[in-house]
Amino acid sequence: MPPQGRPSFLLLSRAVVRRWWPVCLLFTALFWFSTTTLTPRRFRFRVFKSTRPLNGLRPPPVRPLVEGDLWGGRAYAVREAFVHAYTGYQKHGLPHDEVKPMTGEAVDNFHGWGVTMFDSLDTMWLMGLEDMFYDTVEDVAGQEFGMPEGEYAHFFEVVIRYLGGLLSAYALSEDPRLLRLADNLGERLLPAFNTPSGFPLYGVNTETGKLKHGGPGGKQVCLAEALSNQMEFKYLAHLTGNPRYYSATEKPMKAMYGMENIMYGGLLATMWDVETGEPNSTSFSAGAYADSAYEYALKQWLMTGQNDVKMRDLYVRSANAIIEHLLYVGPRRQMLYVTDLKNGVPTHRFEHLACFLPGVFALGVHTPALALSDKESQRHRWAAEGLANACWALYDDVAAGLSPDYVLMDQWTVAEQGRWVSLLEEWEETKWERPPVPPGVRPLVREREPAERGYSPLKDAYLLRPEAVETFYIMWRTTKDVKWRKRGWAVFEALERNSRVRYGYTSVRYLDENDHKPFQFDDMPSWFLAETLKYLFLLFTDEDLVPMDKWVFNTEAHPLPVFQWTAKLLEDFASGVQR
Ligand code: DMJ
Repeated sequence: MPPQGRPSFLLLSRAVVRRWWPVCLLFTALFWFSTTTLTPRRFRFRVFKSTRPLNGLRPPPVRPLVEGDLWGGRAYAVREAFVHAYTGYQKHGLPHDEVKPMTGEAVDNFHGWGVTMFDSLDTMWLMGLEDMFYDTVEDVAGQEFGMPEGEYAHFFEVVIRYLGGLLSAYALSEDPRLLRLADNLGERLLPAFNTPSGFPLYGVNTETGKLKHGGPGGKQVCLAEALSNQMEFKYLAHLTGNPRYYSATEKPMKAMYGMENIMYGGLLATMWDVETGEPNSTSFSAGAYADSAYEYALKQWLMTGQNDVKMRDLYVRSANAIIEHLLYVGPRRQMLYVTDLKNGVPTHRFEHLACFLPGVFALGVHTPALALSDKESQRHRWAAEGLANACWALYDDVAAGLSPDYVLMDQWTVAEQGRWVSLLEEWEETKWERPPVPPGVRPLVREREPAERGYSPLKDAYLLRPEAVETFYIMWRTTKDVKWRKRGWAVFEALERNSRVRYGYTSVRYLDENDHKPFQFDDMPSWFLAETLKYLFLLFTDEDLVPMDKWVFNTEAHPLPVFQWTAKLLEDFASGVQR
């Protein structure tokens, strides 16, 4: 008989625990292991299905698919492709950085914090994949961004992919867990700016703040690394009120405003000395090592409410100088391209990476407050159209329908002959029987014969890169010409044909074989989910989910909202006052 007043279940459970404590312990351990976010998803089971915060926002509703809705159906197809790729990663890659989409092997190439999750969050949101989004928020929520002594975070990649991904997902969902993660990561990355010039170094240990120099020449940083963190750190400063984020990221910008660092009227060198803050190369590019620096000049200005005149001027000067000095037209097909200058000599390399540029030109032309003169505006528009046509031709010409990573363009016998502005001026001066548009602007006819194409591939591989479809998306939004959508769809079909594999989509090489498919090399960079599929989805979606006057994409396609700095806030930031 139990003593009076004592509930019998207490006695019973005490007896059970006394006798069966090893089993109880085992069950408790199993329960903890199967629900904690530290456990890989495939061993985990969820107690509560939805992890959405009670008052959390909801993604845009998925429009029901109606028969005959061509573009709606295509947007669905891209969403399905994303689900296929992310599920492959979820099952075989998570919590590692990426998955090899053919073998299902997990890869840690960005510090093992799970870069694909961070890079994919906002795509899930925009595609209306609510459960997947909130499951992924839970998967990332426990991340501390720590690393052992002797390892260094790749500052540029961590900023654009992890920090950019978190900030965008926060802006869309307002889930406070995402802002906490972004703030923690931002703090851990700040020591990277501790250099005499204020240019961030290539690598930073996120525990100790120790720095590592990158590149062969030691204490140097490339232009893209120095100037592609301002959108993320400025938005983080805006959200947290922490002046250190603002002052750290603004210092490299200030160094760039000085005319003494600008050559050819607006070009910035590809390499910079982190000690002196001065250029230490005579190479200029709009592709690798430089690309997103020019993009961020325009986009920071847009994101911070179009108030900073210095930034606006920096962009306009740079865009004009790129048009003046880096744009060429090939002799064979009048194909417009953007190339690099090394010691004043054009290399005539044309990179897929540089296919973001027409999109940026189009975005600039579309923004009245940029106050381009009529002549500038016309030139930027033509440059956007001609370059975007050339980027498309690189896909359209080859058997696989996917573009080589970079090509070498055929040259004129006298190099100067191919400079676009010279040809443009000649065209402008022609009074009679002038073609309706200048050289290099017209669409190109597909050329199947490699010898007739006017270029040859230097890297015959398509790495699932986004730049061309990013440009098609902006061209479509700004011109409403349906050819950009059709081209995007052709790229998607080529991806389905050549790249779709068991656990996602793979990079491919040998793109121009007529009798067989390209060779698949088992690699799915996180930018494919962050950028390529997102831009394709937005290109086919009729609703303007990311209006250009309210959002600006960072260089990894993470949309960040436009906001206004108040004069008081900037004063506080300048004097280091925490808001
Ligand atoms: C992406 O990580 C970013 O777009 C970056 O700015 C340049 N290259 C890759 C994709 O090609």
